[in-house]
Amino acid sequence: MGMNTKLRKLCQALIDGKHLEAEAITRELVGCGVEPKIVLDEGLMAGMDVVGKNFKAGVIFLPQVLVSARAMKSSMTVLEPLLAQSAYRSKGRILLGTVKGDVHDIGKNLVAIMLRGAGYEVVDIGVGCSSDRFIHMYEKHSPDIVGMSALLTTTMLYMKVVVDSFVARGIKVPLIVGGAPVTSRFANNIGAAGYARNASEAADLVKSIVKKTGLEV
Ligand code: B12
Repeated sequence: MGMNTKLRKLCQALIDGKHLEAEAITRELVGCGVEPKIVLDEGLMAGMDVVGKNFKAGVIFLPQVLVSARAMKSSMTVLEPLLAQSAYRSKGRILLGTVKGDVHDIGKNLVAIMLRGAGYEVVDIGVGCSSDRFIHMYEKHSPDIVGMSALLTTTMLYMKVVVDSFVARGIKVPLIVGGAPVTSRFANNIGAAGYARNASEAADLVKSIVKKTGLEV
């Protein structure tokens, strides 16, 4: 079976929510020497894209989305260590969390993986994070950048609450935002330091901020 056929099968296993199959194909692909980034983009992300579209169109419902999300997680257990391998030494520390009221974490986890792969240290503080939690974790880990994720039009508004509480405390760390409903315009409006559309762009964004602030040696 060729690589493209396998990638298509992986994509389909994700859509069908077959986590054992998804994990097995992922292992086969990386075993054949296929770049983990290709497996991620052309297998998993392609599948998740279809899942998202089908959900939006009302073709599938939450339980199906959940089994697809589980398949994605199973595959990621194989990919994650490979994607993170290039991280020899930390180029900077990023704190990442999904905001209060929001449980979506697939995108955030992908951003974390890409950042680790690009050589950054990531402190993942999980989902449903209040501004107090962001600040508490900031004080505990002193990251160079704080990243927030939100997937709901309702919870994305909470990003402003977090930005405002950092400002109110006089903390000057760059705050970056992302998630499907978030736009660069919204990011500007709430006073965030940056926005990225996807995980690869998130890595570029972090790189440019780290450069600008002179953290990179
Ligand atoms: C999977 C999923 C779920 C899963 C989540 C599982 C999990 N562990 O994450 C479950 C089933 C739990 C779920 C629940 C709900 N969901 Co939902 N869900 C989705 C779905 C299908 C896919 C999201 C996803 O994982 N995408 C794949 C990832 C890779 O993409 P991403 O998250 O956008 O992340 C990328 C970028 O945005 C960016 N990024 C993300 N975060 C960050 C952070 C930073 C700092 C940066 C720089 C970049 C960045 O990089 C990522 C990687 O490339 C979307 C539909 C869609 N197409 O988005 C709906 C969707 C987000 N859900 C929706 C809804 C309504 C809900 C529920 C309210 C449903 C309900 N009635 O209960 C609940 C909410 C629960 C809650 N309180 O949070 C709506 C939101 C509508 C809206 N505009 O507000 C959507 C858009 C579906 C729809 N069209 O109706 N959901």
